[in-house]
Amino acid sequence: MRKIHYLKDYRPADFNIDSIHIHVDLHEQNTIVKTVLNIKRNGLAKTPQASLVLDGEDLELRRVSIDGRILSADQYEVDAQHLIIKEVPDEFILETEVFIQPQNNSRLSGLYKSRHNFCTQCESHGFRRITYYLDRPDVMSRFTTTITADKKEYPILLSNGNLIEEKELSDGRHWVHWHDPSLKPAYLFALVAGDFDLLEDSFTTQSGGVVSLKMYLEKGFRDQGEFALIALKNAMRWDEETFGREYDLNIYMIVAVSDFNMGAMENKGLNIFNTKYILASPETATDQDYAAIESVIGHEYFHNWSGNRVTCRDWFQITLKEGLTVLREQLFSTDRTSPAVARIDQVNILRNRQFLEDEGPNAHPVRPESYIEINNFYTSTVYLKGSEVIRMVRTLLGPELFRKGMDLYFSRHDGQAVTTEDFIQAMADASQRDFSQFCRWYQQSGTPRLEVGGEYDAEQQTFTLTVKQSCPPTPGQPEKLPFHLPLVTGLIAADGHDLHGNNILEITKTEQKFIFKNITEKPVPSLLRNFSAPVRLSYPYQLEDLALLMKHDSDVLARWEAAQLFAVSLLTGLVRENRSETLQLPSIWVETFSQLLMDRSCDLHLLTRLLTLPTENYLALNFNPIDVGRIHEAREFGKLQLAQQLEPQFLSVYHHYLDSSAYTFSNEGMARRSLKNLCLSYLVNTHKELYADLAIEQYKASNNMTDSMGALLALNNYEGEQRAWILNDFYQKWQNQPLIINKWLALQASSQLPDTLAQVKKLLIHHAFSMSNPNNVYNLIGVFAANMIHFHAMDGSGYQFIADQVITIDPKNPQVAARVVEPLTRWQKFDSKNQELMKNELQRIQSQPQISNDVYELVNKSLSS
Ligand code: B3K
Ligand code: ZN
Repeated sequence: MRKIHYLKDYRPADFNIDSIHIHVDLHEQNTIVKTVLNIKRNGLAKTPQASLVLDGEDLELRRVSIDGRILSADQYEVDAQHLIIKEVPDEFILETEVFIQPQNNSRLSGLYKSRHNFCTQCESHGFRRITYYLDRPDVMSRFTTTITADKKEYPILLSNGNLIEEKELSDGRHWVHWHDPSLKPAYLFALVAGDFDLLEDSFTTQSGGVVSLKMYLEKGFRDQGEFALIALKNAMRWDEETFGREYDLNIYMIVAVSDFNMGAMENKGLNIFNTKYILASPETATDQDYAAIESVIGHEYFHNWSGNRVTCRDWFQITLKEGLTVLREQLFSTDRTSPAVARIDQVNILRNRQFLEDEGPNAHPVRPESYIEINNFYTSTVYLKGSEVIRMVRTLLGPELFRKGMDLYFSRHDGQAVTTEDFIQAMADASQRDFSQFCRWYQQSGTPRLEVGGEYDAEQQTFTLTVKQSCPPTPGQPEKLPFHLPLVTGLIAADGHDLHGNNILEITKTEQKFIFKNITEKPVPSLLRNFSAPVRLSYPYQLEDLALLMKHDSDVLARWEAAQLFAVSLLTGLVRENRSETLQLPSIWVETFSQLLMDRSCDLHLLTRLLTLPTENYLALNFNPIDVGRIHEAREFGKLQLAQQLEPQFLSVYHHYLDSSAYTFSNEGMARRSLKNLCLSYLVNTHKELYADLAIEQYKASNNMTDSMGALLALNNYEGEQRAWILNDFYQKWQNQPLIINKWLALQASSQLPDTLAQVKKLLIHHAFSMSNPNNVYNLIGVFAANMIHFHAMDGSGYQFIADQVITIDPKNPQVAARVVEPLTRWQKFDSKNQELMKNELQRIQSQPQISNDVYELVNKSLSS
């Protein structure tokens, strides 16, 4: 039986650790870690005589002493997860010495090697893989670190805080001493040793402090770090201006490494990043990459307050720091780019990922109540829905009161490890508002449904909205209580003008009515403006209503939503039609698209989003069972119809925005490129060879990665020699750039062409692919698993392939394996044949000896759902 951890079992630690000194002596075989811990019994703990139980995993204990006296083997116990010392005084110094082998650490948790460099990842439970410790976020301590290593091999030695001293040792080795003045939990510890290129800058804070900024890049990538450094300064300034938050140390370091399980890590003063979110140059990174870099740099920086200075009491509270930091990051990108479009992209990701999660076996509340493996809970629910929940607080309070609440939260809890209740309490205290019902957002899982109806009374000149809310059952939660949410609403006249500006309707009951007075004509309601709550809303719109909203709504998000609804209603209609009937699209769709395309006053960013059809994944949310083939067919048919009927318009817009000037990452440039590349993909979709040639022309002439990728993506499902040529040329050109190899892998894994699985299998043994590099795995295997038609191939080959990979990866890197297995766990919504095939593969995984907690938890939940 695997141990399940419950929120309700939370108890404060039996001991506090006032300070820790850690010395890491790096070697190619055994790295020696010595720690000195200043430990005191915690007066708040319930058990006054408790033994000392330290966490530790994959450590070889060499020595342990208390107050200078070495303990004999009968004075302590060691098991696979702990060091237990039965009898300890109330206050003492504990010293331990362990051996670890970072060079064999394939989990990329704890201290490990990426290429030639040593680096760490400690959240959530990595520190215990470096030394014995109370590895929990509510144990906060002062850290000093010393490191010794060979100077030639590892000239740069880093840890958190300030560099205090460095010296040469006699045998070609050197020694450094770092001191972190802040209190921190072990998950924010970091250590790096290696040889890097360094980019430097500085930032002067609002109050005049000078912060030295240092960015360490793997050798040879110095020319791709500048943008990230600028983004960092933008984020620092923005947080001062928007939230009044200043940086608190005089050094901020970022290290970028090639092998990293996720995007980046906010270690105090020493962020470690996946190279994907640092490296950029016009030739190597797309607009999307640039935007993602700015967001992730912002995200990790914002954690310095929301996460580091105020941290989580326990791991059930991840959303306290992640939901809040995602919101801060989203507000930052909204200010940095086109606000409307930033929001559209945020909503789109939420609905494609989190809504899907809520429908599946791992649906959980924003603050989960139990887990086997906490790494399985860094989810879109905790992050993205968590951010939406706090955004609702902001909508209900307005930005000023919200800021007041944030200030109170930060000042009240600075230096503490707290809970989501503490956060909401600060908001309630600052605003004098009641958030007790609102807290259900943290406790209840599932996506609430709002069923809205409208009735116009011409005589009374009133418009009545009826709003009914419900929430479907989710695992362990058959019944839900009503949520408290803001429904931001407007009313639109037939000519498109606003009859009634924004109204924040507060929904608290299962059914409510709202009456709008002095409404002089029958309006079309514009609902859930700016996506004011993470819900699924339905309203009986006519297609004409949607066309009106799409063209004229003053709320951009609502315009986009109308376009999505329009497409969803037509495409799902096609899916439901009998297969033998000829598929048909109503002309109003094509006409609306045509008008939008020719409307030169429309924001180009927005136009691109309006013209992009919802994904197959998103369409699938409307079906049970999901017929992957039909959904794919309907969407392809819709795309083809649009491409054929609007060919001249797409071509004219394409040529209008074709541009050979030097690349700059700017809003305008980005908008032009994305619209142009969308037009190109529609054109190639007509299957006319001349457009495939046009894509090749664009690729050859391109001076930036966005346009090169535009051409590659446009040709990615094209059956013709152009595709083979472009993929080969791309590989030849960029084979020495690992991040671009990831793009090349992802293109092939996402293709709809019939031989995709065969190609993916070939790539597994290509020398450019490495199973131990998470980016490679996510871009080849992960992308394949998201390729609906191939993953769900009727013969089960896609499922079998993914299961094989999970079985291969799991013993080496369970966190990565758990990410790969996830699509397989969502069998419930497919037809019975696919269900059987998927479940068989899950059972095959489950029957492997020694499957990790990570994979076990997901597979087990899925099979018992
Ligand atoms: N806090 C880290 C994520 C850690 C994931 C551990 N499995 C990065 C972030 O969200 O900023
Ligand atoms: Zn984060």
